[in-house]
Amino acid sequence: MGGDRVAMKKILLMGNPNNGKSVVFNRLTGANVIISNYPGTTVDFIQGKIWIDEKEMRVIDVPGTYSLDAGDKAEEVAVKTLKGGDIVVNVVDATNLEKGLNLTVQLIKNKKPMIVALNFWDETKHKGIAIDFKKLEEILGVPCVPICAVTGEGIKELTERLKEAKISNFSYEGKEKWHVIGDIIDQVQELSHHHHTFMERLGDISTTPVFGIPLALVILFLTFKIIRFIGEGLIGYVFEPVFEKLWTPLLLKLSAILGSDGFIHDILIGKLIKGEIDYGQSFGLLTTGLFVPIGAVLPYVFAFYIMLAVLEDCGYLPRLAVLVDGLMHRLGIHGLAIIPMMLGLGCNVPGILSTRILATRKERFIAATLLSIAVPCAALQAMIVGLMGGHIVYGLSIVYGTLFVVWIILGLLMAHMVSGTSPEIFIEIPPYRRPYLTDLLKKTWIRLKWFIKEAIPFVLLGVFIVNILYTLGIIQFIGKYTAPVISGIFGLPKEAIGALLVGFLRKDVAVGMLAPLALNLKQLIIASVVLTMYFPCIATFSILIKELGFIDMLKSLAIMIVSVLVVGGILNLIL
Ligand SMILES: Nc1nc2c(ncn2[C@@H]2O[C@H](COP(=O)(O)OP(=O)(O)OP(=O)(O)O)[C@@H](O)[C@H]2O)c(=O)[nH]1
Ligand SMILES: [Mg+2]
Repeated sequence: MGGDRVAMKKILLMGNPNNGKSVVFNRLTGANVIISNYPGTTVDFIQGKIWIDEKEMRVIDVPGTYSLDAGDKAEEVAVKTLKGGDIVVNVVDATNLEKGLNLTVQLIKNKKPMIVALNFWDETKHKGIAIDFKKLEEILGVPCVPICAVTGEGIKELTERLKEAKISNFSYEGKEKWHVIGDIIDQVQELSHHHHTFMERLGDISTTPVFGIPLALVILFLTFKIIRFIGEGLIGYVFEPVFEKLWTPLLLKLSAILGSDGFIHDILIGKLIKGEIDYGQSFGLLTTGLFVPIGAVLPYVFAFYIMLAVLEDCGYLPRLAVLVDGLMHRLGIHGLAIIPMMLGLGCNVPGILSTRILATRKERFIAATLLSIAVPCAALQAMIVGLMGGHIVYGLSIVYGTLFVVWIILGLLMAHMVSGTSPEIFIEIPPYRRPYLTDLLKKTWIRLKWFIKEAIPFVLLGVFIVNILYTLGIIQFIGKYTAPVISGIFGLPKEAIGALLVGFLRKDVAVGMLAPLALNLKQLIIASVVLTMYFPCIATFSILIKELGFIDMLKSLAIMIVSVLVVGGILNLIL
């Protein structure tokens, strides 16, 4: 195997952000990597395999880059990867040839065998752009293949011509670059008159404040309405009935076999409440342990990811980024940071990973800290919604309102206190595009699979540990010592420490543990806010260390602890 590895050629997919590299990658390798209609979807290079003439080659989806003078982290990664590649497939957005060629001519200077894929060939026709790709091929001295990655047109030819990839003789003086590009455009591209479409006009006005802000509010409001509609519908009509009609009878039988009591019974089934299984309170592995991730959380996670995919693929998110750019700058970050925040509402882990689209350390630190403190993930939100019961509107308004204020204030503070810069970067706004249903479902499925794989084991582990800790009396013991904070500052019963401890593992299980405590509305609100803000769950924690480094993670943690004490205390005083 070692020998093969040396011989195996590396094909690099390189190009500007958001020009379809990941779609091409999926086509070539049969993989399923996430694609979205905004720049910065891929932030780490991803590998796959392809067979060409019975030879196995490695294909690498390189994060998008505008130029090879490394600016942000994604470009750094791209430059580093270029050095190790054998063939470069330069994906170019044919509807924006000038910008694409800027990178193409820089790649050419690196003297690697290269082939150009002119993607978005379908859109060039709609936009009245005609490109003489044969002429372009002559000028650049490398094969140029028109493709439409979403439908797969041209992909076959692209793979067939991979072996023709060659080192170009095209040369130019560095300072002449734009002149040279202009010359090429003149020779190969022809524009015919084109009327602005409704979508284009809508695209233009959705970033103007007067129209854009009301539109954003309407879109976000509708999004959350639809998420709740889908989530509640699935729970009420599918998941709860399945659990109650099919799963409960089986568990009751098992419970009887186990003698309705004892250690094994308590671990698997938990406590019977008045002789019945209560999925919220029994706290066994097979009862609460399965119900929390599957019955209570999964439907909301599914609903959230479907809606997120729609917003991503139609191209609304970068417009939202432009709209909130002014506000975000005051928080020391950039409008684009709205993308990690939105992803974080699903799960903080991908949210924090995607802070890599920001340009500097300062911005990444602020964004990651804000995310892990003030942005609740879908699993946590689903449980909070369930917890509020009859007081959903009042309860949720205070919880979300508080988190939003915390998000703003912490951002303002960090913008001044964290050293470093928050430079202007220009957001590339893609056109509005019709989302493809199969792509939406595929992406949602990738994320759900990830959720199931990550969440269920930790939920089960959490439930297991809770049982052990209670049986051994450890939670009661710790509760005695933490009572001054838990009861004194937050006004919660001292048993709530159990939930806070388990929050290290999974916050959804932690919220679940609040149910049997019979908290009043004020306490429910405080507990929800405190659980959201304090220590991130273990998966987020490890990704924080990875992305920020140990020292910065400690700083982030210190900010978190101070803010949760302050905010929890204030809520306890004023509510
Ligand atoms: N109409 C059309 N849309 C396309 C084509 N290729 C890609 N897209 C869309 O363009 C968007 C960007 O695709 P991605 O594959 O995520 O782009 P990328 O280059 O990997 O982007 P980054 O990872 O952000 O650098 C998605 O919404 C795709 O559906 C095409 O040939 N035609
Ligand atoms: Mg990509």
